[in-house]
Amino acid sequence: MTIEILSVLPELLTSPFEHSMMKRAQEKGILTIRLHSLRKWAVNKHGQVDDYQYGGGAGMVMMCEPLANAIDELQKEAPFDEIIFMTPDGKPLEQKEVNTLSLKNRILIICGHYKGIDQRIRDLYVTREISIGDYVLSGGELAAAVLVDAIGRIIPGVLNDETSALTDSFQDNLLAPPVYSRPAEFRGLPVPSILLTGDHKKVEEWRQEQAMQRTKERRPDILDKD
Ligand code: 6GU
Repeated sequence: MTIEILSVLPELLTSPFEHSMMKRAQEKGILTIRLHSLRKWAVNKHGQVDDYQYGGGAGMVMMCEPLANAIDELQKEAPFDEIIFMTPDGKPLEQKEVNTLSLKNRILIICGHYKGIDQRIRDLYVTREISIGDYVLSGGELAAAVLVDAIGRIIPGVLNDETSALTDSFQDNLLAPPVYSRPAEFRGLPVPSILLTGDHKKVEEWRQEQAMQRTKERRPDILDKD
């Protein structure tokens, strides 16, 4: 899978993909991430990519031409399966959409800045508009990092059995159960005795119960999602 990212601040996105699972996915050749500075397609030699908005009002808007020219050029290599715009007015991201996106071959992510991008780019090119929650970030880069990480870690072949995504919170509309490691007692708090019995069936039942209880307490809203 190839993910191309278009941004006015690509430097913000170098470190997040250089470690751990994202690093491994790229080394294995399962995931290719390419960062592109939108300034490469600026309208003048000053690197301009934004302009005042029609109708007045504070805040600049990312212009049509740099974005359209960038997308057209990147698309010459091969068409995108999805062109995603990261924006706080997009659809709140959920695991189900991450799963869908992890099966695509070639994705472009556009990071918004300032007041956003000219609506015509959204009308002409964008296939999905995604938000990562009901709060505002100063730009779409950190949101794009969240999206790429969530997609990258579940691409077939990235995870091994130990880190299987099948037991993640949200994959089965349940939060994950509590987990424990050594020592068996810490500051007077023991590990639940069932986990020490070696009875895999009982342990699995206990985990299922705990996951259900946690979900009822913390996130009853996700229980009856499809
Ligand atoms: Cl995708 N972008 C920005 N700027 N803020 C956000 C967001 C995205 N998702 C939540 N807040």
